[in-house]
Amino acid sequence: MNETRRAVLDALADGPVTGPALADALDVSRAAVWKHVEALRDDGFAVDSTDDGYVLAGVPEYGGLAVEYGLEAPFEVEYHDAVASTNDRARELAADGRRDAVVLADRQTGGRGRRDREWSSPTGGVWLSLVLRPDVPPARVPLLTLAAAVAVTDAAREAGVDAAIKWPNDVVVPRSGPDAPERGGDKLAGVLTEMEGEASRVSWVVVGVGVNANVDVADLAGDATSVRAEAGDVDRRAFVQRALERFDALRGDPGAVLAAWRERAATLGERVRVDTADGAVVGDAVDVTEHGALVVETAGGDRRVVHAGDCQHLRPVAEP
Ligand code: BT5
Repeated sequence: MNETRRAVLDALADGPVTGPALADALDVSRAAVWKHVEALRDDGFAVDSTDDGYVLAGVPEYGGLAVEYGLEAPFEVEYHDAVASTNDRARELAADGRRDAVVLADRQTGGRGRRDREWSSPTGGVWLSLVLRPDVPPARVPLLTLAAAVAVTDAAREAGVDAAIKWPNDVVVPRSGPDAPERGGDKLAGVLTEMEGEASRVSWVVVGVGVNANVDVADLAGDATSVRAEAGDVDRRAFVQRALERFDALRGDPGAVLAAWRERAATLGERVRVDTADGAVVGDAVDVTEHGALVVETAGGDRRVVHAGDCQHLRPVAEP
């Protein structure tokens, strides 16, 4: 948001304040104040003109400014009703040199999962991508993916969903019992991280997050669930704000990310099968490393460190 517009908004929130008083306080013309007020109205903010001046009477339900307003994290939010993929748009912003930008959409027409799999993105979901420029080597980037999974898990829990993390990047609602899906639960959210850089330093990182918020499960591919299905519709503005604030706190504290991830992990302690480029690894998931890799203890007692792959939670081997 433009700095002056943000200042106008803050002043209105503390209002009532008259146009001339605002013009004086911000050192701009009265006409400029009026323009900013009109622009805020266009963006869906309700600004009442009372005898004592302007007052903020309502914040839009969702959108870029709606999320920025009251957000306690330094992100600028660009909102689209529909976009092909927020990751694609975020990559454009990254190429333009932007940092700490968020692309947010109500719907994606070409949402992507890992390895170009399709990601269902109907209206009502939370589809967003963060543009980051961390001063770290590429090996540190997986920590950002883990941090995003933690942030989404916490926002989902706050919305009343029994969410947990499934390695590497899924937020799931774990299921148990005879009809439980083999994969380890129904998927609520996924994270797709992309980056550009050199061996020693990344240039930019885009962390894409897709959360099935206020959507019907029938509109989603795979073993999916949604906040709507688990706990009823959520205030998406508050959900995104909580997730961004949590992510911002974690990225400044990498040491805390692993501990937070382990605490929320559905995968650790499970018997898993991870399909990697070099074949399947089957065993007990015992830990995650600071590079985001899963440590699997195989039947022979070997410890395998798996950096990438698709993970299924298996049923425990029956005791003889
Ligand atoms: C992921 O991929 O889990 C990463 C998803 C990232 C999506 C976000 S939305 C904002 C940003 N912009 C994008 O274009 N992408 C990011 P992966 O682990 O490969 O999972 C993909 C698989 O999940 C698919 O093959 C389906 O089986 C299943 N799936 C597709 N859509 C789903 C949905 N909405 N909910 C749950 N599962 C889904």
